[in-house]
Amino acid sequence: MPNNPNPTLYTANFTALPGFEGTQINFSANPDDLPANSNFAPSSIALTLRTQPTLDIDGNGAIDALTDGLVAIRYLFGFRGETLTKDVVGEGATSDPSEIVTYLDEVGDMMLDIDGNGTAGALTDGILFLRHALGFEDQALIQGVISEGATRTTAEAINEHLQSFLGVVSEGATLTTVPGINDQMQSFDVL
Ligand SMILES: [Ca+2]
Ligand SMILES: [Ca+2]
Repeated sequence: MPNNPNPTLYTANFTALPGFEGTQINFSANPDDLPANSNFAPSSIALTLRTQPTLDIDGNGAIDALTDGLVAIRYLFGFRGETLTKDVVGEGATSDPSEIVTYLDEVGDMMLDIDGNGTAGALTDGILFLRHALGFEDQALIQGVISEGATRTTAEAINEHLQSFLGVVSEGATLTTVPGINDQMQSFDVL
């Protein structure tokens, strides 16, 4: 691939078992499998554990529509500063809007793009989160709020995505995620 010095050849996703702290992954290639005039230049990757993001956006230990859901929608509408969190954070919550913004800037594209169309939108993904947190199911969950180009178009697929983010922030923890598996995904080079 002469015009692309750093192509992505493979993307790997890992699920860690409890107790996993990290490991090293090494790459190798069989010279016979390489294209003519190519060399394989491997570099090792250190895998470390990443805290799974959670929809407990205000970090109070529970996922609620009228707090976390509304903060998510305001964030997606572009509210920042005090207007992001005014009157809508739960009891015991992180009240610092800048901390919430930092958190959502880091994980929002992945976590809040609930319908999977590539971007997180207030009137689609935001409403999906709100409805889900309010207990809406099936057609009532998805009616009218799935984006064009969405890859998750059924209530089942939406629920499956949301299930991954239903952990809550435990007492004493912060919203901050640690660099880990997803950040370590790298391509390796065929030169
Ligand atoms: Ca919460
Ligand atoms: Ca979306």
